[in-house]
Amino acid sequence: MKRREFLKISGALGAAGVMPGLLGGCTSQPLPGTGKVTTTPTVCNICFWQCAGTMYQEDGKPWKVVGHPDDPHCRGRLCTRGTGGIGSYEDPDRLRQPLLRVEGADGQEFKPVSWDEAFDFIARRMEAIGERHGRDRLALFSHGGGGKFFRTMLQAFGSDAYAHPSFAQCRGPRETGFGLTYGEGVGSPDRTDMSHSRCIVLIGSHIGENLHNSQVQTLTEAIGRGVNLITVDPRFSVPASKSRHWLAIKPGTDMALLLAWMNVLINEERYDKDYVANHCSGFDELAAHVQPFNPEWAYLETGIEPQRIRETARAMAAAAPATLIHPGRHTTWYGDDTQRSRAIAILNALLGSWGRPGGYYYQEKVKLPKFPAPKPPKPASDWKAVVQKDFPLVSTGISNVMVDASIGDDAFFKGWFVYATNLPMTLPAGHDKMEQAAQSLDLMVVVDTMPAEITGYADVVLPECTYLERYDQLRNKAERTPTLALRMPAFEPRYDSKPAWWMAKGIAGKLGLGEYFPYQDYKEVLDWQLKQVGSSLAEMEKVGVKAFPRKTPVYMEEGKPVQFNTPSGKIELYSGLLEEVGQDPLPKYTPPDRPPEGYYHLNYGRSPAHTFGRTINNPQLFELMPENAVWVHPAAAAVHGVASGDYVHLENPDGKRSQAIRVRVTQRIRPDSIFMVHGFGHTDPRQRLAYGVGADDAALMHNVKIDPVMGGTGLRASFVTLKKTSEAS
Ligand SMILES: Nc1nc2c(c(=O)[nH]1)N[C@H]1C(S)=C(S)[C@@H](COP(=O)(O)OP(=O)(O)OC[C@H]3O[C@@H](n4cnc5c(=O)[nH]c(N)nc54)[C@H](O)[C@@H]3O)O[C@H]1N2
Ligand SMILES: Nc1nc2c(c(=O)[nH]1)N[C@H]1C(S)=C(S)[C@@H](COP(=O)(O)OP(=O)(O)OC[C@H]3O[C@@H](n4cnc5c(=O)[nH]c(N)nc54)[C@H](O)[C@@H]3O)O[C@H]1N2
Ligand code: SF4
Ligand SMILES: [Mo]
Repeated sequence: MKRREFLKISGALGAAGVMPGLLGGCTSQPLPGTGKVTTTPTVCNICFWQCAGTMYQEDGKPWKVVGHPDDPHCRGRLCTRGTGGIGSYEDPDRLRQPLLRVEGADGQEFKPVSWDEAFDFIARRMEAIGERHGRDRLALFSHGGGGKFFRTMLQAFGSDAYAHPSFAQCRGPRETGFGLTYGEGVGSPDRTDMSHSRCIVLIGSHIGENLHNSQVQTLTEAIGRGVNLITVDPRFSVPASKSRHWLAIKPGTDMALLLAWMNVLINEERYDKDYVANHCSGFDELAAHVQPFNPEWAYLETGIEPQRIRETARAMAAAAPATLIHPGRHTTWYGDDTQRSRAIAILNALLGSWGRPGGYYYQEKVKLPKFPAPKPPKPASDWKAVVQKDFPLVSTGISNVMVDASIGDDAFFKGWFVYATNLPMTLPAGHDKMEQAAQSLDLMVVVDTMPAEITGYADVVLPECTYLERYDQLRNKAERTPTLALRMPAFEPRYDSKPAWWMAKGIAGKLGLGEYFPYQDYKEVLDWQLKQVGSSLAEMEKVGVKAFPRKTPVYMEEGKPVQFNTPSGKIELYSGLLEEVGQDPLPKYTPPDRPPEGYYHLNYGRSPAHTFGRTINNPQLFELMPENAVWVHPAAAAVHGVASGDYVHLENPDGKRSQAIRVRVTQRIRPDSIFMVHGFGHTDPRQRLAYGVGADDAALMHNVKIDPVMGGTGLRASFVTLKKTSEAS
């Protein structure tokens, strides 16, 4: 018998309500704004850009959520998804009470339990793991601020192993590549100074479909000013359609293009000589290294004509230093990702754009003291012991490595806490991995708002209230203007849901570790912290967002020496650190795998209507985009005899098939690739809208390339073919 069967939370425990807005029909309601209007500040949690907003209620009922005018993340306007945030509160399929896996008459099932019972179960299992294996054997996977509360609880217990898929499946290569070059990463919000750029190069960043709010606004402004926009993308993306140059690159060959651009800048002496002389080390090695990689060589790899490579390199140099080679964000593509990010970092250094207007600016955040609490004990081992033996340069836990260290009887990790990350759809072939991990773990606790697929593997499911129903940590992000923003409840939590801080504190209490949470209510922490910086909770509840004066310059001070946080104190074009660990000190090109006959590169991305899989069941956003489609070039459509509107199953070379997905035949994709929006293809029927519609790209991934520097998963090396079907999704 399976140790842990995948459980679909039974209908009886779910919702009986009607979907708001979908089955609405006609009701006579007063005109909006004519009743008693109240407002509360919030910070949007529909994605991780964290825009500050205001929740409006009328006569105690949700009316609208709008952007905060003083907020640099949103400049007064929320995006489509943020505007639909109320749908996450209203979703009738939300988790309603703590659930515990038990043996029932017909096999395993979830039983609703009290919070006290749930905490008791968790604490006893943690203690048993501690006694049998050691207190350091618990791992935390999280996405978003609430994870920090569980980290505090786990640290107090003796475990300090944590990972975010938003690193190893997303920004990790970029942060590592830029970190090795400049001594610091790009951060979030990205420190791109697009408002002042004269030339912007997007390498796969599909800003506009990728809807990170102020970033879209600054790019739009730049386009309005006539910026020279160059987009490198195998697909005719939204920004490609606004670009002076669209370079329809062969998938996976970006490194060849980057090396050729360096070759042109160096050989035509168009790089910023003063900047390189003053701030960079390793230029001579770089110049020698790029000699073979001229545009004629790159043409054969990338399919981009030599003349266009030269022309675009010259355009970048002409606008420098106000030229931004955008760092991208989701950079885990083909496995050589840290090196590709290094190449992007180096190219920016040749153009002198780091620390200069129109390139990368310096960010600053508010110095907010930590609430006084005891220091946790030193754990017997932490994430470094698991991750750094193979990847010594990484600065945080690697989710896929930690999942692998949880599989098998002699696995290191014996228990998991999973906070707000849907690992089955987020890790490549994630369901298969979860299936394996679930057979060896002694404890899996999942904290979510929805019956996401990950809950099916849990021993205990803890329902969190949504962002509109809770206080959270203050938003304090490094950016151009240091600001604080407050998230506070607009509504009482629905059902029996609770905020993360309350759960972590409750579990700590059961473990006898209550002293690590020395407050009754998180409001005490917020008020204390705010008072240290001259504000208060009462003030923030009124204003929502507060700006603080900057203490450091936004750009480099010309003529002044700069100390970078690298071993040489310079921007390292040649990386001694990489050399020391046996990796390439200068980026090299490796040709990508090509699809077998009849197969296509599996390309995926974002839609403005959704955030990954977390919003598909949101009634307001579902209405905007109820399913994804697969983009197919007309030549490929002819081969497979499919037309727009037909349904196909996608199948990878291992025979793994997707759910049915609708075809969209379009010239906007290369004949060797297909494209789909990530996040669809849910398999848990408890998300009644999302269930069974569209296809999931993660489930089809088979040729996963591990980045040798940072250990993350390259997700773009998989292939699929099309199998026509009469089934609709
Ligand atoms: N195949 C494939 N894989 C990918 C990507 C891709 O494009 N394709 N993208 C990658 C990228 S860029 C990233 S950043 C990661 C992101 O992947 P994840 O870290 O998994 O992020 P989400 O998909 O947003 O998962 C959020 C989970 O949090 C839950 N949730 C939402 N709000 C709350 C809340 O307030 N509290 C709690 N407790 N839970 C909440 C949702 O119900 C959902 O189950 O995925 C990566 N993986
Ligand atoms: N609406 C919306 N916005 C989002 C999100 C969301 O879920 N929804 N998620 C947010 C998150 S966490 C992230 S990380 C970002 C991700 O957003 P980006 O960083 O912009 O995403 P990527 O997946 O890197 O880029 C996708 C683009 O890369 C192109 N591409 C595919 N293969 C190649 C290739 O070999 N070379 C080149 N040059 N291009 C290629 C695709 O055609 C597509 O246009 O989006 C953020 N914004
Ligand atoms: S970009 Fe959109 S979804 Fe993301 S935090 Fe801002 S408003 Fe919310
Ligand atoms: Mo991401």
